[in-house]
Amino acid sequence: MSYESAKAAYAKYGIDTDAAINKLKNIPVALHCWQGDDVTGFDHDGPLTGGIQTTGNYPGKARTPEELMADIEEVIKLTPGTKKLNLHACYAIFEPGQFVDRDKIEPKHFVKWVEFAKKHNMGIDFNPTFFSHDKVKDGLTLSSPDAETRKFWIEHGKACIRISEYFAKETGIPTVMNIWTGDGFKDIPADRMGPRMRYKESIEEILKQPFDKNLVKITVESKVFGIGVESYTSGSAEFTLSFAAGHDGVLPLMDNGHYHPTEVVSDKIPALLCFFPEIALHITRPVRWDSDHVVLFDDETKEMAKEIVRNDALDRVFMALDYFDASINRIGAWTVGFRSWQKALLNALLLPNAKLKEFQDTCRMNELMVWQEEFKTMPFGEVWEEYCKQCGVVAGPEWYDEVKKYEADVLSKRQ
Ligand code: RNT
Ligand code: ZN
Repeated sequence: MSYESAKAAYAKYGIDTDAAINKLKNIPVALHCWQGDDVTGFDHDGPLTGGIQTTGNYPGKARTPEELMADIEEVIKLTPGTKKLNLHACYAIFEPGQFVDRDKIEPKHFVKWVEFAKKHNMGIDFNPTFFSHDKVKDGLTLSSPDAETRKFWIEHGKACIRISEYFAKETGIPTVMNIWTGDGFKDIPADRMGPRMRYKESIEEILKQPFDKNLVKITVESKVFGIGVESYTSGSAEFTLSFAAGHDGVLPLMDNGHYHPTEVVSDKIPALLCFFPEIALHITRPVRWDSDHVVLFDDETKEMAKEIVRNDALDRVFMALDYFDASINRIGAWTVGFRSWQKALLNALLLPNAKLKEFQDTCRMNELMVWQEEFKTMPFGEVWEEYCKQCGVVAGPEWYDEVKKYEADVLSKRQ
């Protein structure tokens, strides 16, 4: 089937495929830099710690800023759609002799990233790195009982706000700055409130750093548990949601790997949209736990995209990818995930959303079921192909040929 006949098939139901394609081209999605090097960064030699884990040891991971940027350029080449670059503070680039600890990082340590983002017309999102560092004391940072430890991480948070504002000014696009810590306990604590009160006060201290709320959007990310912190996390769902609700200009961030396995973020998106003008997402694929598998075009991914699109919330939801698979070619992993979320958005844009809602509101539930089911076999693939074509990227699985070539020419030489 050609694009023209697919277009006609959708037009029959009042759906304008050209409009969907044009809309999708301009929806920014944050591409996380950390899929390229298993969340390592450039500011330390130690392992990844703090309740998150990458598994696998596929050869060819990026070891330097230059390698990571080259790899990101490959992903850009293979993916349609507008991107924002998502950086972590541990990806600071220090010239020889320039190293400073995380409480002292400055915009100058990110100049090369700004140049890179500008080259590719990307805004930048940012994350303070509250893990993989020796100042994480007994698994705690902002909620530590040790005042000196908290102070260090508060200073890190403030430094990151200054850097976020610099990114926004340089690129002309607001920066989302996400606060996530792995703070928690492996076993049953005796005091669950104390760490949370300290976490609250620490974030409030960070927010004393003056900044323009139109340029920097602060988000707080919750988590149910982490590896090694199975019994308790300071930044639980209720904690971060309440924090965001109670602090002007702070948005909640939901990572769909951070809930009990039968909970779905697709249902939480519209709940939060009833109360928050803006929210943020980390899009991942949890397999039995927060495993951060590569995002696929699966049912829950589709459902999350639908909730954003059919509630007309594309400009209210900041979307970021957050997964890391070290067991397969990292560029292939990165690309599959980005393309999957693009497909999910396109799929949502191609549904007869108004009609489906009408069925629901008039209690025609069997008709709703029929339409939802029949629409699953609409010629989506042709529209996807056309979208890829217009964006100058390969539509079918043949894009992987480029990954294989890059692996042979570049990645295999990184031993
Ligand atoms: C960890 C959180 C967090 C990290 C990134 C690297 O469980 O999801 O968002 O994945 O900050
Ligand atoms: Zn996350």
